[in-house]
Amino acid sequence: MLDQLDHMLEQAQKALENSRDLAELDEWRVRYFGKKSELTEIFKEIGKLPGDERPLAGKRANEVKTALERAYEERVEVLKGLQRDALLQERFDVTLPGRPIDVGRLHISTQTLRNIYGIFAKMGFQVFEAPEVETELNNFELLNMPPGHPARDMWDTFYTTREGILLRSHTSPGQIRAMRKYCPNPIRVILPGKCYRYEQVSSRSDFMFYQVEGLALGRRITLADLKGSMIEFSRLMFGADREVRFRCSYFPFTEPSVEVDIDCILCGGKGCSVCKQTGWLEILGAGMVHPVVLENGGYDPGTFSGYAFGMGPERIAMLRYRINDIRYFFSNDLRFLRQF
Ligand code: 2NL
Repeated sequence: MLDQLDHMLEQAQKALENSRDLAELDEWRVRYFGKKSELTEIFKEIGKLPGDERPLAGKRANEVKTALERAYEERVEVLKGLQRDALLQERFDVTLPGRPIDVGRLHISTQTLRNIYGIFAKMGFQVFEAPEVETELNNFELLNMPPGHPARDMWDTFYTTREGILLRSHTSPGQIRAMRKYCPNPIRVILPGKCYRYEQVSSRSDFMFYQVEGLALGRRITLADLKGSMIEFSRLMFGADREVRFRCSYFPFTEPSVEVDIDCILCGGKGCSVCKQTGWLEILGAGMVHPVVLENGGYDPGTFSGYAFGMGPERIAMLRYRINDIRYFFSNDLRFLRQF
């Protein structure tokens, strides 16, 4: 019987190697494992053997059975693999070029914002975010513009149907929030976000745009600090050899107020169409925080002083990449957006 088992194992293994697909393999399984298989017969015979021969025969029969089972499982995997390969060759032409994957990218305003954060991060500023829906109090009154103040006309504002609630027309109300949160500690924050204006849309102004404001408050901050920081920013953003010019200006929430120009990045100051023959490009507005605003933020103007600035990342990007219409930014034309 032991010889019979060995012989059967050898035969079964050969037959297994010769099976070419899963159907043949199934036939093999019935033949060698089925109810009427030789193996089943052998197991029945073992029961009839004399007692002293039974253990050895039983052990061998089980070994053969295990070996066959294992060989069968292996063959199943091999044949499945072959079948899959055959199917792939039939269905797919692997020499065809693949479909390109659409890779997303950051919006140009986001990229510009991040450049700006990066520069101010080196100077110790942290990003602070604030709501787009604001109170009239934060957007105007606490920024030194009481009701009826003529400076309110500088921003054509979207009001909501709820009394005293509006879409922020600049990011400055967020600075009030930062002051009230961190008071009485020194502050260095960068405040980015969307702003809204009820304005005639043109190549130079859209009804929604981003703004980035910065605020630095401390015990001995002066106009010299403001100038140094703005010069540093201008050169890191637009090139190390930029000339920077400060002009007197007016904002209700700063005193004194300035506007910052750089020498034209196109003509270097000679005069061209980009700088409208002036040789200079305006990049931001800034000033020393007005004492009334300091007080409204919870800071004593006797001990605290600070500077603030604000700029539009779209304007910065327009200058850098020579984009001549702000409406490209938010009309979602991929031909425009993909370029950055
Ligand atoms: C511009 C000018 C500016 C500020 C924003 C500010 C905020 C507080 C106090 C004082 Cl809480 N100032 N912000 C100051 C000066 C200019 O923005 O042209 N932005 C596009």
